Amino acid sequence: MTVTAAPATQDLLPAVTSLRDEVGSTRLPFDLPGVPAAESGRRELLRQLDDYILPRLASLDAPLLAVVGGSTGSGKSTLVNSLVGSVVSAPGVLRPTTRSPVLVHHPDDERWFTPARILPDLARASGGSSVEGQATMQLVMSSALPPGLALLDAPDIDSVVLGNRELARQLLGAADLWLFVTTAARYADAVPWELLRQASERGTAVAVVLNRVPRASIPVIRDHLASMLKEQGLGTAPLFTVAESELDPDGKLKPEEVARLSSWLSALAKDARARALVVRQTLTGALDSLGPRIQGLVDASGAQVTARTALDKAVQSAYAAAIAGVETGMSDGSLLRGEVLARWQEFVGTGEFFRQVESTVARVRDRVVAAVKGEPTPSAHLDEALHSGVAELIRAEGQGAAITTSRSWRALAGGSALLQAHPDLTRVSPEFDRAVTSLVHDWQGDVLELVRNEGRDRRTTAKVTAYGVNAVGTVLMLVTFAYTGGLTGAEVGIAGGTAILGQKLLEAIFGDQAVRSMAAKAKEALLDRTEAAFHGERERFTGVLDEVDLRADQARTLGAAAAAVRAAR
Ligand SMILES: Nc1nc2c(ncn2[C@@H]2O[C@H](COP(=O)(O)OP(=O)(O)OP(=O)(O)O)[C@@H](O)[C@H]2O)c(=O)[nH]1
Ligand SMILES: [Mg+2]
Repeated sequence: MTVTAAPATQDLLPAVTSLRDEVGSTRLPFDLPGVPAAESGRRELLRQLDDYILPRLASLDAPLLAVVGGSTGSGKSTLVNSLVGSVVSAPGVLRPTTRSPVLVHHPDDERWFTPARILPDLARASGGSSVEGQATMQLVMSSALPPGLALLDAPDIDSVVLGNRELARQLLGAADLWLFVTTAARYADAVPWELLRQASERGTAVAVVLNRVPRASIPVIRDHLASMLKEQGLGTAPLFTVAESELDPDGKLKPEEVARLSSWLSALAKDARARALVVRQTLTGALDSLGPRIQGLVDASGAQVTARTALDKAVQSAYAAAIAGVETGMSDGSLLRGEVLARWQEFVGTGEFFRQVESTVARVRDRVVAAVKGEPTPSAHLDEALHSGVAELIRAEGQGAAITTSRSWRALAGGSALLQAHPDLTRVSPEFDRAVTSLVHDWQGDVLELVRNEGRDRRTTAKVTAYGVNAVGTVLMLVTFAYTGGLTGAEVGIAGGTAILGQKLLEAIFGDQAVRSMAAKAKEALLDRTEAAFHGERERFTGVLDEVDLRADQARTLGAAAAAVRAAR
């Protein structure tokens, strides 16, 4: 008889399958607050989807799986053996006894319990064998159980052995029905109640076995347990009591001690409708519980993407500030102080530049010409000073950007771990120094190119030749560094004043309009080259971010998959 166990539309299985894939591919690589909890929630979701929801949706009429769970020594294995009428799971005095779960089913139901359908990560074994290095589940066939119902003897839920605890929770997650076994001594323990509360919240079908109770105390303890169950919203869970009694020689209870429980289970197995109701209750509850849990994962997943964006922004803004810093340093006259100023003064000789610009220009020309003729070359000194001044500026900004970025990363969520993994990020790259030297050299090439191009007509060419292309280029560099908003500013002070002289010289050669445009082009060329050098430095940070295994749209696609599941129900 085929039974429709849950109100499932045709689209539900594919929708849940896609959701499973989304959960599977969600990554939480940044160490943000709450990530350990979110990650364990993600694993639990995956497990429940693989172990229960998907197999159950795929075959609604598969046998009902009742998982026998509870504290160690509560008599779970003894109970299973007694229900089956033979020792299928070894009971023991050494606690905990059951480490590898035992699933007992009717021979006709064998096909339903392959790893391809349910509990895919548990190896299967039979006859007490085990699979090396892998969690193993014993499969036992027994005609004592009716077809349509399987019993699973699980390890203890509050085990001292971590693996047992986790396995027990995994198995409970795979249950259509949780047969919770407790004893007179243990029924008020915290751990089982935490799991019972979760079962109640998720709507998992639960039946409770109060085991090993001294006959005389049965009424009192039973009442107390019943009221506790009611408080937790499990008031409708069937409650069975099994008295502490003599066991038979192979450790089983007498059949009459488990008669009520046994007949309830057989009735359930035989009644397809009742079974379908139990399956529906648990499946519906499990599907209901997905919503808030997935939402938690969507939030955690989105926070990861936000964290990466913030880290990326820190990189971009530090390097944008570095470029801006170079631009400011080039324009505010600061490059014209110190060594450059000294060399410039050496170049033009100290004098009354401002009162006698014309004659000073003439004198400058004489100096430049002297340089060309192989006499002492103050122009080469100036050139060198300019080179090292601009290189120093770019290096300082590059170093500043690496330091600023790593400082920001340290303060940002997830950044510290990245820096720990890539400690070299806190300094500029080994190549940077060389890159700056060659960019300044290349820029000089750009400037000379500008001078040559501008001096194309005969008169200008003659003048440029008279001064020497290199010397004119050097003066153009100098003028570029005092060039703000189209005018060599008096506002940049003494340094700017110094440059005015250079500007006059260039204007005498090229005309003021041309000087303005040459200075602007030279500046732009240097900024472009600087940007290219910083690009490589910035890429070191963004490269690390790109390597982080994180899809930018993962929160959105996970949310969409969850919405599709809601729509398909
Ligand atoms: N006399 C008596 N002994 C019992 C009864 N139920 C269980 N025992 C004994 O208690 C011990 C523990 O029983 P198990 O069935 O192994 O308990 P378990 O819940 O499977 O324990 P774990 O596998 O460790 O989680 C065994 O030595 C059983 O023989 C009972 O009703 N009467
Ligand atoms: Mg056991």
